[in-house]
Amino acid sequence: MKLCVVGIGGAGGKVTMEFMENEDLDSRLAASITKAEYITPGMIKGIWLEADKNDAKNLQHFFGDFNKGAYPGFFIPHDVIEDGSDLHVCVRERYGYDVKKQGFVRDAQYLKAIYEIFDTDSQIQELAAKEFSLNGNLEGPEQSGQKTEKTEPNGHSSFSKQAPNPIFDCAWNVIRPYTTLGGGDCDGILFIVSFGGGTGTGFINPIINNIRNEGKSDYPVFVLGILTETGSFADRAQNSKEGRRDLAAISAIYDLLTKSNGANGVILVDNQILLELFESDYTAANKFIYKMMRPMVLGRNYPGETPPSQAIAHNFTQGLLRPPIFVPLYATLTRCKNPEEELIRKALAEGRLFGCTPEDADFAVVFCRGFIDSDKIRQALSAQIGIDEDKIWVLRKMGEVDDEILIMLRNPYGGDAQAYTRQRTLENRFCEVISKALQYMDENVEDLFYEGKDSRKNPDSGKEESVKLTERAKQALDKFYFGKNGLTRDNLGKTDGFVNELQEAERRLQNGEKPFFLSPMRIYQREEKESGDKGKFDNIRGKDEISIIIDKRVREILAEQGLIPKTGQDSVRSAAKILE
Ligand SMILES: Nc1nc2c(ncn2[C@@H]2O[C@H](COP(=O)(O)OP(=O)(O)OP(=O)(O)O)[C@@H](O)[C@H]2O)c(=O)[nH]1
Ligand SMILES: [Mg+2]
Repeated sequence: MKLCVVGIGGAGGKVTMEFMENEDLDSRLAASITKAEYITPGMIKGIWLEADKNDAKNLQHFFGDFNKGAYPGFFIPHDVIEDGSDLHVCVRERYGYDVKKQGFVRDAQYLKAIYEIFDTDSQIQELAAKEFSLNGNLEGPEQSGQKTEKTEPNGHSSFSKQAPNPIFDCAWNVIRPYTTLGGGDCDGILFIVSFGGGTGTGFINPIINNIRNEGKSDYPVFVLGILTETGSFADRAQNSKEGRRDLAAISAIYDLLTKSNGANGVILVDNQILLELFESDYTAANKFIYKMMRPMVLGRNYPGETPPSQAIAHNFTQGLLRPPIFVPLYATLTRCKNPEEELIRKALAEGRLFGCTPEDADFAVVFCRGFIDSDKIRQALSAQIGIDEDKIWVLRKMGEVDDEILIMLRNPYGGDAQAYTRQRTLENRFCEVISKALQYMDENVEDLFYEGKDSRKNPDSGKEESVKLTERAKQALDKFYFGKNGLTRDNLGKTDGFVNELQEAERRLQNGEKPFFLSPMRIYQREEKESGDKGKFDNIRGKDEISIIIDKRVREILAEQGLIPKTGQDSVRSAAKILE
């Protein structure tokens, strides 16, 4: 496995930095003089996607400007759209969104809407095709020290299949050459984002859609997501209150977990746990995130144990209809004889990076570094949490000094209606985030439409910027959040819509149901030209989503009749067996 690490947004960039330290030369200057190849541990390649130019250009000195050939580099996707171009103006006139906004709108829906506008509005698509498809100006610059084999004459392959989506296409185009899909040598991507801001949370789903829409349904894509902390610690730096950060976080996670052909796994880390461990020091937390991920991404594999990313991705998602959550548990021990049992015990007792109930996991992957016996790991984990040994997959690598393990528990929750009442369960943490997001929406409905409060001075132009959505955009958001009847104060979330879906998810978590997010949601619907079914499949997209809705209904009916338990992702399969 050789990964391309793509950090998105502030926290995503800072954690990616830890993965990208140069192994050979500490000095960037010396490296550039000697034209030394930039070598990271594990030969990881990487890039940082950012929306805030000030953060990228002035507030950090690790990443250079990708457009000037720097490596490792930052890239500002919205720069691809020219200020004042027909496309820029048209999106603003029709919807009110400024596609070049530098990311002060701290929510996931802003970029989701922009992605879906380009995905659905034929007028915008025509303009985008005129400005981008013809002259091919989405092409990235030569990447220093990297292979830049071009697979298409104009650098954007997706256009032959669908309309250009410039911001996300150009982001994919700068990642692609690092991957085996574009002539590079990375056989998988690890996206790193925080769930809680606007850039990382807003970008992660559209960019995965872009990869999948290109027809790359089996290219391994993993997401490492850092859930924003509770309390007000991040409020000032982030200029965003807890409830709002929670809404951004849950929106992004919702989309990730409901996209049936999306990521191969969403690895969740809770900033709350990290900041308690590292006394609110983000830098120390970031270093630890890298350290705990090393057994997955680094090191020489044991002879005969060298699975490519594809095998890992396949095992991660095997048997599931939706992308799974993985909770990482990490432990390290000074090298000793027979460390396996103690490593497992330590990881379970002290190494959980997100609330969970290990006994409820339906599968576990254990990445090891050091002198470790696979059988003993399987026996110890099976004995301590009770899952079958054949549901535990052990992958070993050579280590450095100490022995380390990273246990990835798949979907370690569900089946216990009391779990949400206990601290440090996944149900409890998600219920907390959902209820704070719901409360925030209830108390700040106008924020959902960016009314009044969202403005700031643009550091480039010095002008005050704010968002003023058009009626068209407001109506779409109204329907997205509050369902077909729109917002009525005393009816919040009682019809369909995202608010209702969140309430339902909270209820499922409280009942111990698994999974808890089911139906994909869209703000802008695709036109149903051929079928004439416009409006009939609101919030649904494609065959995958339709099959999920059918799956959901079948499960409800079977559960009502007592044929299957209420929990379990595999319930349709088990129901099919019962019916046979
Ligand atoms: N672990 C960790 N978490 C961080 C760090 N910086 C910010 N966070 C958390 O991540 C959340 C989102 O912050 P950013 O990643 O800066 O947001 P963004 O993706 O750049 O989005 P914008 O809102 O557009 O700036 C914050 O609310 C914090 O909870 C960091 O360096 N390390
Ligand atoms: Mg930011």
